[in-house]
Amino acid sequence: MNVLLQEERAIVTPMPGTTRDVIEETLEIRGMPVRLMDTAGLRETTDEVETIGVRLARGKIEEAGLIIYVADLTADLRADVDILSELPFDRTIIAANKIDIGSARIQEAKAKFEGFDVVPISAFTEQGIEPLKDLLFEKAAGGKAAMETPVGELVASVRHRDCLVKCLEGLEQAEAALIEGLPRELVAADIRASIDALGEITGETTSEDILDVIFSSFCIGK
Ligand SMILES: Nc1nc2c(ncn2[C@@H]2O[C@H](COP(=O)(O)OP(=O)(O)OP(=O)(O)O)[C@@H](O)[C@H]2O)c(=O)[nH]1
Ligand SMILES: [Mg+2]
Repeated sequence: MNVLLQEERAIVTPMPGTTRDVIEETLEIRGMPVRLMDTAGLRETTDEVETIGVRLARGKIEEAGLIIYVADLTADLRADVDILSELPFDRTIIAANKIDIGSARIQEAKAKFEGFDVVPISAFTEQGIEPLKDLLFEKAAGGKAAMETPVGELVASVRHRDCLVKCLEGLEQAEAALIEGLPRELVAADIRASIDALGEITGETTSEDILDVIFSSFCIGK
């Protein structure tokens, strides 16, 4: 997470079980907006707090479009194979980490994790991070062809496209209403429809707040 964000966001220590809470951030990968979550690792533990973290992680796995499973090339890979058996192989990318010290085991890892996409990386040297981003983009955007789509025109799903079309329609109506000199409340309603359409993509419910700011200068029926 820290390398993808280029920021010291999640705490890193040599002690297994460091991450417990789910940490969520948004970033862009190859122009594609992404919600990235770091969770506790799926391991057996007697620690009460970590147990809750593992439960939350399982919930996020259900929800996630893609799962980046970070395997440690210097550790016992059989433990990873057991955990990976619970994960959906079509939605899981394995980042085989620590190639700075564990590159000798890349082939072994690829053999053990057969059926999964495996990208060797180092969170320390940042080797392999660009190929990881390529694969994330390719999987999230639906196939290699999407990589040729110019950045700025990429739409992640049909639902998003429909929302953007709705948003554009609202803006066009608002523009027409302004040109015709219609009451501003009507313009506001069109803009609200556009904001709601965008909110459906981002999952935000800020339309009320935004309208408060925009229309603080005159009365609007909500
Ligand atoms: N050599 C090397 N060490 C790394 C690399 N990435 C992480 N580490 C070390 O591995 C240890 C664990 O790193 P974390 O980022 O805390 O691992 P984690 O998987 O988030 O662990 P939990 O939060 O405990 O589940 C730390 O001591 C890091 O410094 C890497 O690419 N190369
Ligand atoms: Mg962690």
